[in-house]
Amino acid sequence: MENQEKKRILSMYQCTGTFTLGNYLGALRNHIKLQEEGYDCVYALADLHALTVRQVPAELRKYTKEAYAWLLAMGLDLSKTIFFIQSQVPEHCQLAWLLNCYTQFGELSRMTQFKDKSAKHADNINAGLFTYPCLMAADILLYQADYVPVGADQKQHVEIARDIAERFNGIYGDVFTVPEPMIPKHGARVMSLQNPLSKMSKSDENQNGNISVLDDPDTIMRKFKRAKTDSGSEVRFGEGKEGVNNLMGIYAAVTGKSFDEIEAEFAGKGYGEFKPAVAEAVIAELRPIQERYREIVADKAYLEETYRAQAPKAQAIARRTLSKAMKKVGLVQ
Ligand code: ATP
Ligand code: LTN
Repeated sequence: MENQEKKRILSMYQCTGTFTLGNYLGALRNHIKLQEEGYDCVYALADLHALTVRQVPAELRKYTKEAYAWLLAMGLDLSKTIFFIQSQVPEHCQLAWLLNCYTQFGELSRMTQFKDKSAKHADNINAGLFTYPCLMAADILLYQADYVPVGADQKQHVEIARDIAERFNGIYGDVFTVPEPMIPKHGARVMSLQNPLSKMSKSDENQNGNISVLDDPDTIMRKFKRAKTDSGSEVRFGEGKEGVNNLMGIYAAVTGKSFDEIEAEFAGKGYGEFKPAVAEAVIAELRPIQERYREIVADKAYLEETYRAQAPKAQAIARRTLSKAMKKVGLVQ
């Protein structure tokens, strides 16, 4: 295992659509803060994982560049953090193959995401969808990551990466750092504005339920004004008020106010005033990032130069781990 002074964090994002306010508040914003908290961060866009579901090629390319520009616009600092595109570092596929041979059919069959996605895409239950966790384990283990910040939905995948690492280390000695999931304790799970019982998701068919980080102010205002709430009118956190709870969660995450403060601010005012206030806060939060984003995507040469320059930095780390693993299993170097 590598001797690192700082703890290493690794996370990746699928670029199957434009990021939502859920991705932003629940993951991206927190992950970017970690670079200021003394961690050595490695982030990437998981474009190879995206292929497990059929993609329109031009769209996948567009979403990948868009997502790359969005994280830069958010303030990801390339002097502190490595940020690359997964398919530009071929070691991911190479280690994934090795790990495939140390992972059991039975354990992959038990993965919740595999079961969910097979049900959703019954006409395309491909081998990649099945071995998705091995590629994800390779993503993590190549960088000897200590922590993997993800939403609760990805915990099982980090656990299988741990199992694979422990199994491999058990046979060959310490090759991989055994990673820990880093799951946000409270909140930051943003729900759909149209169905507050299901999470806000890029792949939601009802686009009125999801705020894209690139939505313009009028669209954001319209979506919040139409957000589903209950038949009451009081801005108060409570059971059976999932719609209002979700709006309060968003307002709290964006303004930093507590629920008590929000209830006091809107006492006697009703949803009619609350919804536009939430929209305004979200618009104000996203506006400066959207402005920087527009400058970055307009400069195609800069964007391309930037992501191309990042891949070798990731590769230098990945290659060391891969070569160690290849040697251990008996491949001629
Ligand atoms: P899809 O719609 O394709 O399922 P997704 O929007 O769930 O995708 P991912 O790219 O799989 O997004 O996830 C990126 C990160 O954002 C993950 O760490 C995930 O847990 C987090 N995340 C996704 N949606 C939400 C949400 N609504 N609230 C909080 N965090 C979220
Ligand atoms: N499966 C994750 C994306 C992902 C990832 C990773 C996250 C791919 N490789 C490595 C953390 C570490 C998702 O769907 N959000």
